[in-house]
Amino acid sequence: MKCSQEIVQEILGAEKIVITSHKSPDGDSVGSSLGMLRFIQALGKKATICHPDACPEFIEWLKNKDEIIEFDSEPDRATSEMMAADLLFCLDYNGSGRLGKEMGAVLLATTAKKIMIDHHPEPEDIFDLSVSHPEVCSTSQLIVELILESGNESLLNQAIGTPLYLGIVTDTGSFRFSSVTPRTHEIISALLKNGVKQAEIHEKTFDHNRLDKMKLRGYAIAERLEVLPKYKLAIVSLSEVDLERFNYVKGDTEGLVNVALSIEGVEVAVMLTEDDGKVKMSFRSMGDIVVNTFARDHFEGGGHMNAAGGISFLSLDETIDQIKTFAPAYFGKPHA
Ligand SMILES: [Mn+2]
Repeated sequence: MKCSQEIVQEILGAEKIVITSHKSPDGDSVGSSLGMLRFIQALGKKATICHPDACPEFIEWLKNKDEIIEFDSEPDRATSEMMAADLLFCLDYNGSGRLGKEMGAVLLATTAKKIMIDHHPEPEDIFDLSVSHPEVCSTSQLIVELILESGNESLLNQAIGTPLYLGIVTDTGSFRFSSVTPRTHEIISALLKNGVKQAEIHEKTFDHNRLDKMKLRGYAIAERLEVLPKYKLAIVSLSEVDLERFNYVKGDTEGLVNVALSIEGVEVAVMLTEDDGKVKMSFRSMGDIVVNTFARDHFEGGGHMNAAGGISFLSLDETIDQIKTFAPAYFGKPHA
């Protein structure tokens, strides 16, 4: 990772540091933010994390009370923190739109020096320093690189390493995606050597499922999953009524799209979730099948080759029809 020394110098020279990450937080955005916060604190400086909205329930345990300010519940406080900052980190995202409209506007308005550290392709040109590594599995891995390459391995401890480990685990589907490299495991080795307890992290993250969550997931697979063998495509959809029936809370459908992708013969999976007049879409694919262009071309989305997101303003059923209409041009072709 380039610029490690420069970034640490910026931290040491800053008066007020704010760490931001994307809307609908995930393990990597929360993990990289908390790892960065605690690393900055270990350097003897203070920082504040401002996220657009609340982190999902399954990683609540990671954070201490008051470590993260949520823009949607405290917009004035988050805005004044960001406006007063002279150094602002943009972690795990690559453009102001990923913060949502209001918080994105504050990002563009603040005079703070903006340092982006991210692994999504094609960053916008709004940052003072862009550390962009689309080939790396997670932003959390990049934060560990920052700590190691700036000569600060001695500061790595369980408090810093735990959220970073979690970020890597969640963004790699527990080390299974093709984005995992020998370097990823070297980074994990460094974390374990410095006190991270991986069995405890997996247990706290993955083994505390609410019964309603498991029932919702079972229902989605049993009743709301359709497989189109011709296109090797699986579509799972949940309406607002479905979600209410199982007392949905944020995060309950996390990873469900990968369950659909795991079905024999399926190489592309789409998960659709109805939300307040919109349909949120999550795309996953295997191998050389590309989903980010499909998401970009038709559903105002984008992302990685094998993992992308999108949105539709049609009804759930109309959106499913659209997917079926557009799918033949993209999926189910014989492999080269
Ligand atoms: Mn990420």
